[in-house]
Amino acid sequence: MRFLEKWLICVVLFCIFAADASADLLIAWDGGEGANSATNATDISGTLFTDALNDVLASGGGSTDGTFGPVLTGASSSGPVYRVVDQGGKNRLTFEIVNNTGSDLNLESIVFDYSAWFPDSPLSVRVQYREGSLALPDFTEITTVTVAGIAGKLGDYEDFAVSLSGLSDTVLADGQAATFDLVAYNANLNNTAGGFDNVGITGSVVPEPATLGLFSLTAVILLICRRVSFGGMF
Ligand SMILES: [Ca+2]
Ligand SMILES: [Ca+2]
Ligand SMILES: [Ca+2]
Repeated sequence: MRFLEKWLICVVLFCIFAADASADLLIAWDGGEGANSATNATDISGTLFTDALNDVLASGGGSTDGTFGPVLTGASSSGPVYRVVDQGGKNRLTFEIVNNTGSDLNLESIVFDYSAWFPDSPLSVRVQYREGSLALPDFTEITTVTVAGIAGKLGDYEDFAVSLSGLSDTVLADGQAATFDLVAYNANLNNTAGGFDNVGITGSVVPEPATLGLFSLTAVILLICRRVSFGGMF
């Protein structure tokens, strides 16, 4: 019986920590368009918009590292790739995430790969919240990154993971959506291309307070039972 109680307590504690799980890839694209994502978590959907790209290059380009941003595996190691040039209407990758999990969803980071294909390509990327259900002004800038080198058209693109923790709102309620932009700029020649690939959003479902309360209550009851059974031996 004593072993069983210990085991039950361990299970409850595990459940409490598991409910606060670390960030997962919620949705990501590695060359697909629209709802054709590379991966998406259960009850999470989204759209990748191509209207403000130069084009989606089907082959001969793309990030070969197989990861969404620095570490999240499962990306295709070839084309297609999202091509941008430093001109209005052709310099932006836009993507939306929709939460239908039935719970709050905390957005934690935006991950992506980017390469300046040539020295005259766009060298900087502005990451911004475009619009949606977050309590933020439209076009809120999250950060700007600048490439460390020229990674070429087909190759190991540079990896970026941009935390959203500095935003005053990162939680989508059930049924809500948010749209983000990656805007390429800072080119020497405005017709020289760069490419985005392996774009995604990480985050985690927020545990329901009632669920956490139930776990805690169960743990307390088990501890009390144990004390009664063993006469307060600990
Ligand atoms: Ca990568
Ligand atoms: Ca790709
Ligand atoms: Ca890389």
